[in-house]
Amino acid sequence: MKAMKSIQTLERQDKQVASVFYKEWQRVNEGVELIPSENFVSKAVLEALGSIFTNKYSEGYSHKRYYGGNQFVDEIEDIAVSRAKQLFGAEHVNVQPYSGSPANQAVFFALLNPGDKFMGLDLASGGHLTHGSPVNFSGKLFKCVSYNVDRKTQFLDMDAIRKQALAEKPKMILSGLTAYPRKLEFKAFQEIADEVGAYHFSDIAHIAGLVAAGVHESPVPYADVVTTTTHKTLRGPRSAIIMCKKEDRLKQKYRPDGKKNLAELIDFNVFPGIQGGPHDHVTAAKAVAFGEALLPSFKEYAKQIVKNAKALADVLISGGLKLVTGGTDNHLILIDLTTKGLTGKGKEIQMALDEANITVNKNTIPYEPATPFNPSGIRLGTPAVTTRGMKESEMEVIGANIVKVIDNHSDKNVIAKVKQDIVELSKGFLLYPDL
Ligand code: DSN
Repeated sequence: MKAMKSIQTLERQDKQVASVFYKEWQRVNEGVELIPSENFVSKAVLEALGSIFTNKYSEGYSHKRYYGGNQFVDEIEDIAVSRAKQLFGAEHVNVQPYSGSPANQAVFFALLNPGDKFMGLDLASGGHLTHGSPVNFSGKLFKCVSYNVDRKTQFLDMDAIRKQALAEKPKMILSGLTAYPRKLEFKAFQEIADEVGAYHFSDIAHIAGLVAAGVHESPVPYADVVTTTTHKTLRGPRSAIIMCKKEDRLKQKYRPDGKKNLAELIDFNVFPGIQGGPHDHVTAAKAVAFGEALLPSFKEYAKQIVKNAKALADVLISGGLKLVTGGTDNHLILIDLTTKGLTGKGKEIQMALDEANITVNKNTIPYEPATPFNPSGIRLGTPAVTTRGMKESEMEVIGANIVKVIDNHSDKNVIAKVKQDIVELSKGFLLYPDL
């Protein structure tokens, strides 16, 4: 690849670091990125990230800062908030969370007291660490009662979740996913939360781009609080936001003496609750990304993500692979390796695919028969390849090559041939060709 124009100063000053940038640029351009939580931001977002706004401290909120000199940070944060509100139809938005886990942490601290009971999707069923895993703050400080997908269908069974909620009476129900390839029924979650008098907290980190584009139902009209990372299907910088209703519909029940409304409570639990100064260059990049997501072209992009995921799933199934739930309705696919005699071999398959320039991640499958470190699944997604302009026909090539690698994961010749095919395919879809 040619020298990178965007890092000329860095190149002159620090060749050691600059050389790693070249290698990463080359890696992404010679391979296909199929990790469903990853994407490629626009050059405008990249520019905002590497900008003058990295320098400022601005504890507090817009027009109520602790330090001086924040008039333009306020302007940037106001733009980000107003675009996020427009994009999701949210009453209140906090754009300061550093990333998804801190955003979720702030919500837990706002809605629950240590020891309070909540329900979240089990990690092996497709939930996230912050949805109640025993090794995470959410499972350590709070009492998590996990719900699971149905053992037979591998779909979420809303009747079963309702029965569990009625029996457990949690203070909060969390709807959200990181490895569930089907749609979430947010209205049904809200009905359950209403029936048991629980808060409904929705984490749409994976599907936010699909939600913003109207390709997936939105929880925003229903849930009390919604968090999302901004870098997955939403295609913004590595960060997060929190959206919520202004008023707390359960205030009388849970905090009758509380002075703050829900929006104030959320803000207070982000700063000063768990964070210091916001990362204003990232706020600027979020503003840019939300602007992009408001364009009609983003709707087409989100639709294509799902079309590509379905096309990829079809090829994998035709190639003899078993997919969790039998397919996908969103951007992600979970391959169940057990029927290929590869129980607990997710790591080996991930490494074989990596050698062939196909980037995926090993993942647990529902009711995992092996372990989280050596799980039996491979998780794939289409946001990043869709950003590169790939469509259904490229998904056919990629899918056929994934099947080849899985079936021949110890055969170096097959892997080398697949790598050649992938490098060739990638040449037609260069990322940041003039970076
Ligand atoms: N690490 C993200 C994912 O891959 O789904 C979730 O935080």
